Amino acid sequence: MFNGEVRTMLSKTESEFRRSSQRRRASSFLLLTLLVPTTALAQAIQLFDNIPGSFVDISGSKPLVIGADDEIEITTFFGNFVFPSGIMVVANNGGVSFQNPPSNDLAPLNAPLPSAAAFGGGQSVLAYWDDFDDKDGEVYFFEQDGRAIVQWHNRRLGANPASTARFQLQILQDPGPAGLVAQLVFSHIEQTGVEGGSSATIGYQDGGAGFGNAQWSFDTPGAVSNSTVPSLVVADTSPVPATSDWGLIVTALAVLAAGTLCIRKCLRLQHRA
Ligand SMILES: [Ca+2]
Ligand SMILES: [Ca+2]
Repeated sequence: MFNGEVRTMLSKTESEFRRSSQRRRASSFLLLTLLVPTTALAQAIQLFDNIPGSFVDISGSKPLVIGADDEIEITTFFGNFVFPSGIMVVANNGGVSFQNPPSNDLAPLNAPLPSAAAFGGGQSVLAYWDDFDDKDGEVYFFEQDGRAIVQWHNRRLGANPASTARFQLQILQDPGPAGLVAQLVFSHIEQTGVEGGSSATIGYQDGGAGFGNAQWSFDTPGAVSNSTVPSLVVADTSPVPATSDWGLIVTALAVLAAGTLCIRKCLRLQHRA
């Protein structure tokens, strides 16, 4: 009779324990839901001038056949997760576009980014968007050492024959841990009539690719010099929990697990007794 009462009591205690254990599991799930960030990873293109780069002269290669306000489609071998290899549109007016833009046209009159005048608003790098002529210089495309390179070589702005510019865009096959996806390298950009950006737009237009727009400058004299190397870097901008938050989560789970184990063991001992 006495043993029967004890068994009934233990059975009641055990069912209460199971219920409370279920409540604890539910509350721990709630705790995790509250503390673990649910925001998807967000990545953004940012422009920096603190990563070394060098002008790789490709003017020994075959020039592209491209008129004053014209564009040409080329096929690249090197590319990365922002600028995939394949079809790239190269414009004489100082920019390139990727991933089948709404328009292949880069207008002669530059504008702040984003702009429908730049490839219909499509994903593009405006290395130096301005109204270049085709009377001087050439535009080249060449790939070497893991980089796809477009070089605007001594293309002229306006009537002054001295107003020529020389610069290039380099797309990197391997962005590395720094997330370096492309670099703009200027080699002859400070002279009269060019003035390092006085009538140009420099930057990245996202066109819905998911990395955000990043403008370096718009009609700003001295925005770039012959030694400026704007680097396009992909940075993770998603909020992450602070170290203290993770510490709190781990501690809470450890306490919960230890408590549950202890209660179970005590109940088993009581049951055997
Ligand atoms: Ca032009
Ligand atoms: Ca202009």
